[in-house]
Amino acid sequence: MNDTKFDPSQADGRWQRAWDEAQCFAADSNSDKPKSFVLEMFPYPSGRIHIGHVRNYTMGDVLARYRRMRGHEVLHPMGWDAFGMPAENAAMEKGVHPGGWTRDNIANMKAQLKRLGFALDWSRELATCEPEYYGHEQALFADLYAAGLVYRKESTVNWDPVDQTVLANEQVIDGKGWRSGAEVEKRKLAQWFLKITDFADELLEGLGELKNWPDKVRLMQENWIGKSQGMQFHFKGGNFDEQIEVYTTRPDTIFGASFVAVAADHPIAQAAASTSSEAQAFIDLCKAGGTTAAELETAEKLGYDTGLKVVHPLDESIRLPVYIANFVLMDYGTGAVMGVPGHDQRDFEFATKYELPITRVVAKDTAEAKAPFAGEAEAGDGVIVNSQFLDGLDVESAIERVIDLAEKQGWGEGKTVWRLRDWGVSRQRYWGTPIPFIHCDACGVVPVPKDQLPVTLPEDVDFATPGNPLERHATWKHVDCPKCGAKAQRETDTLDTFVNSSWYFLRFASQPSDKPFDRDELAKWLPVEQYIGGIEHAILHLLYARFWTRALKHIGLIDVDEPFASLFTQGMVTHETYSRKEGDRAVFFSPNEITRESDKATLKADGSAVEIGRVIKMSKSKKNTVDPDEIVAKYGADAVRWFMLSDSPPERDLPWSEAGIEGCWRFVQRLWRLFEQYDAGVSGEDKDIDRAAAKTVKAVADDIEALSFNKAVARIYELTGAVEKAKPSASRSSAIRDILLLVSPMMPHLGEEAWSKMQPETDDDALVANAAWPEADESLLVDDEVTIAIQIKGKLRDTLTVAKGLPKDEVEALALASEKVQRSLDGAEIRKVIVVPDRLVNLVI
Ligand code: ANZ
Ligand code: ZN
Repeated sequence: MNDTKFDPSQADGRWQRAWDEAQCFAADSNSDKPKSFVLEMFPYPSGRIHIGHVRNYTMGDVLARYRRMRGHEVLHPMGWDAFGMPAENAAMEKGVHPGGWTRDNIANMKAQLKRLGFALDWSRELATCEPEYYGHEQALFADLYAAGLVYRKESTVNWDPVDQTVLANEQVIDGKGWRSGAEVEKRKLAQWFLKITDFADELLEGLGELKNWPDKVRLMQENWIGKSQGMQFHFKGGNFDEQIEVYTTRPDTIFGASFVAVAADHPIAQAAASTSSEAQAFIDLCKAGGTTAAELETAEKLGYDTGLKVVHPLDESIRLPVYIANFVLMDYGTGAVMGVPGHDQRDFEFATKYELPITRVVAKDTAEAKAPFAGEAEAGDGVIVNSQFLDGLDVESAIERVIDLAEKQGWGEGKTVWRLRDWGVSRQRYWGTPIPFIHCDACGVVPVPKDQLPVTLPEDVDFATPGNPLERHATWKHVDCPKCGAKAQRETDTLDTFVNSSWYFLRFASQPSDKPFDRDELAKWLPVEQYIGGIEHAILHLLYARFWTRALKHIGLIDVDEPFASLFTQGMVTHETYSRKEGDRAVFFSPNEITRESDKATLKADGSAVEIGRVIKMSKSKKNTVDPDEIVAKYGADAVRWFMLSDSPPERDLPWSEAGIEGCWRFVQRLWRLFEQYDAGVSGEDKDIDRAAAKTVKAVADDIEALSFNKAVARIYELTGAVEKAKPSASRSSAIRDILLLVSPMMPHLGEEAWSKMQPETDDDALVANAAWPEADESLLVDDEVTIAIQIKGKLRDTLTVAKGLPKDEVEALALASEKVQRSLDGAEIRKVIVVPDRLVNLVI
C-alpha cells in the first residue's frame, strides 16, 4: 500500500488553475439543463475576508457544486458591495483615493477566495463602484422617477456642524458626531426618497408565499412593515377653535380616554410654544432626547399641559386636557393620541405621573367593572364596562360599533396605518452612486438624459477638508441644463449603498453593456434558488431587494415578484476570548499569542496567566479571530471547508477550535489513504457495504438539499469507517468511489487529486468538478431483513433476524428453535403463540 500524503500546498493551486482553464463554473444561459442560481450575499471589500465569509461561501459552494453534479446549469457568481464610508474614512486617514483603496482590497480578497477553491463564475464578477455598474443603476433610478416612485422632500437629518456633513443614525453616539465629537444638530434638507410605502401591502402579502424563508426573518419584516388597523377620528376643541385628529387601534376604549397627547412637532404644540416659553422649553427638552421608537419606549413619560380642552365625540359633557408628550411620534398615525391609561402602558405611566383618571373600560366580565389595576395597564381582551351604550360588548364588536358610529356621524373612520416609511436614499457623500439629476433655476429638477449616463464620480477630490467632496469640487457640479441649456447644478447627493445591493443579483444574471439587464435572460435564472447570508440583513437589505424587484416589475422591466425563493441565514463562527486587566481596561490577546491548556491559558511571550472569556462571535476588537489565510496555509482549503460544515448545524454558531481543525486535517489524510486503496480490478460482492453506500449516497443528497451539512458530514464519517474495515471487494472499491464523489463538493481539491488517480483511462479534462453524483441503487435502499423480538409472557428472551415478510408459521418455527427460548421455557407447555409479522412473537405459557 502506498503511503504518500495529500499535500494541499501544491495540490490546491494546481486544481484551482485547472478549473479556471477549463472555465468549469462559467454559467451558460443557453444551456437546456435545469437552471439553479445559488447566491451568497456579496461582501464589502474591507481588505480581507473574515471567517464568517468562509463559512457563508463554503455552504453556498457545496450546494452549487452539488447541483452541478445533479445535472443543473448553475449560476454561482461573486461581486463586491464596493461603495460606502470605510473607503472615505481610509481616504481621510491615510490620504489614499477611495477608488484605489477599494480596488486593491478587491484584488486581495479575490485572491483569498480563490485559495478556498470556490466554484464561482468569475466572468460575471462586478463591483458596484464601477461606472459599468452604477451607470445602469442611475438609469433604473431615472426609470423609477419617471414612474413616480422617486421624489424629493424636506426631511430632518443629523447634521455634524464640525465635519459639515449629514450623519447616519448609527454615526450619532450619545448625541455627538462619531468622528468630530461635536453636538449633532437637526437640520431640514431636501432629500431623495423611494416610494417603498406604495408597496407596503404587496411586500407584506408576499411574505406569505416565502415558505422557504426562516420564520423569524418573515416575522421581522412583518413587524418592520407594521400594518395596523384602527380608527382615525377628531376631537373638537372645547376652549379653542381647532380639531385634533388622533389614530387609535382601540376605538373600543374611547370612554376610557382621560387626556389627549400630541407630539412635540405637532402644529398644536408649535402653536402653544409661540405663546408660552414654558411650552417651548418642554419641546426643546423632548428634542434633546432620542427620537427613535426604542428610545421613546424606555424613556420616562413626560408631558406639558397646554391648558387646551377637547370635547369627547360620544359625550359632550366630557372634556379632556391636551398635553404635549414625549412618547408621541410625529411621523406615526396623526402625531396625536387619545390617552387611555387603563389599557395602554405608556398612558398608564403618564396618567400616574400627572394624576389623571385611570378608568377601567375593559374587564374579564361585567361583575369586574370596578376591579382595581395591579400597578399596570391591562391590554388584554374582555368585555366593555363603564362605557355607556358599549357596556357588555366584547372588544371586537365594540371596535366595529364605534367605527360604524363615527363614520355615520362623520367624526372618524376606520383606517389602516403602516409603520413603514419611504426610503430616504440621499447621502451627502463622495463614495456612492451620483444621483443623476440636475437643478436648473428655470426648469427645476431635471433628470440627466439616458444618453449622458453614467454620471461618473470625479477622480480629483479633496478629502482633507470636511463636508461632501462633490459639493466642494471646483467644476464637477457646474453643468448646463439638459432642457434649456442655462447654467445649472448637478445634484451632489449620492445614493445609499443599500440601493447598490438591491438589484445586483439581476446584473449577475444578465450583463449587457447598453442596459442594466436583458429581460429574457433574467427570466432564465430568477428567482435566486438559494440565497445565503447573515441574519443582520434580515430587515433592510432583504426588504429593499424585494421592493426593487417589485418596483422593476411594476414598471415593466422584469417578470419576477420575489427575488429569493429560499433564504438561509447562517450562524456565526465563535471563539473564546483571552484578556488581562491592565489598569481598569481589559487588554485582549489573539489565540496564537496563547498557550491553552485544559483549564488555563497563558501568554506565550512571558508565560503569565490570562483570563479565558466566553465563546463569542469572532471580532477584531476582542481579538478572538482566526485569519482565513493562515489556516488555509497551514491545513489546506479542504480541511478548512470541512470544518466549516462539520459539528454545528449551519444555522447555529460554530465554535472554532484548534482540535477541531486538526481533526479535519487528519480526516483529509485518512480519506486520501482510503482513496489510494481503490482497485478497479478486484472482484467480489459485499452486500453490507453495497447497502451502506447506497443509503449514504441517498441521505447525503437529501442533507445537502436541506442544507444540513453537518448531518451529511456525519454520514460520510460513518460510511468511511465501515469501508475502511471491509475486506477488498468490487463493492468496497465502488463504495470508495462513492465516498470520493460525495466529499468532492466539500473537499474539491482532494476530490480532484484522487479522481485523477482513479480515472487514468479517461481523458485529461475529466475533472471531478464535472462528474455526476453517484446513482443510489434503489433496491438496496429498502431493508430486506427485519429483527423480530421473541417474548415469553411479554418478557424479551431473544431476537431473530429474518427475511422481511416471512410467513407466520416459519417465524413461529424459528422462534421455537431458539436455544435461549428453549432454555427459558424449561419444558413448560405453550398455550398460545401470537405472531405479529416482521415485529414479534409472543409465547403464552
Ligand atoms: C388608544 C389606545 C388604547 C391605544 C389602548 C392602545 C391601547 P400600533 O398597534 O403600533 O399601531 N399611537 C397612535 N399614534 C401614535 C403616535 N404617533 N405615537 C405614539 N403612539 C401612538 O399602535 C397604535 C396605538 O399606539 C394607538 O392606539 C395609540 O394608542 C398609539 F388600550 O389609542 B392607542
Ligand atoms: Zn433648465
